[in-house]
Amino acid sequence: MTQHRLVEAQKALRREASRDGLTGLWNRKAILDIFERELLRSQRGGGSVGVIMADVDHFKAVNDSRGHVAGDLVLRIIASEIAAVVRPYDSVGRYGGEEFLIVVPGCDASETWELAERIRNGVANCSVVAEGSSVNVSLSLGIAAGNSAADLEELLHAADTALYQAKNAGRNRVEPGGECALNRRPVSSAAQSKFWL
Ligand code: GH3
Ligand code: MG
Ligand code: MG
Repeated sequence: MTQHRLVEAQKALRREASRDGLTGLWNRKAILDIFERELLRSQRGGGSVGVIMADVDHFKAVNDSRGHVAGDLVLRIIASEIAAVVRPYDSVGRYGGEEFLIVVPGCDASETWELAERIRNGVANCSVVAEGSSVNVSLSLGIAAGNSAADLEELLHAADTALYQAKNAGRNRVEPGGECALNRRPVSSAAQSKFWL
């Protein structure tokens, strides 16, 4: 019994060590491990893995106008909106302060783009109300897709570069990374979610 409890406690500790304390998403190390594992799997089994890097637009202004505590809550709301939009077999991690990394197994660049659009749309339609007035939130997203663990760094770099292109192109948009030759597809508008802080 004591041995069993010890094993359970170790499992719980391991689980906790992989999670981001604020949002409950995978932390940076865990999401990178997941990305590598999925690339290795696709290397063996065929298919490709998409990756989406997303950064909250003008988040500093939210902290400046509403305070850090409200900013934290806005981050948690955005995290749960992203988690609600993705498929059950996708993984969402907090990559940095207000930056998220989403790993989408079995998706080529075009399918990854489609999911990134759904995430963008879901977050942009979140109406967050803090102390009586609404806070507009949006994401800029960069995407890439690949099928080899050796390309992990390159894929992250491609998604990051695309993210900064999305920022430069006006924010609240998705841009493809590297050699992804994609066509924009219209995506139907998601139902509006409303949150009060
Ligand atoms: P951009 O659209 O260019 O991304 O603008 P931005 O304001 O989002 O980017 P910038 O890098 O200037 O600011 C990011 C801000 O995110 C600054 C930092 O204080 C805030 N931030 C990072 N992590 C947290 C957090 O855990 N909680 C809160 N409340 N704020 C955070
Ligand atoms: Mg930002
Ligand atoms: Mg940032």
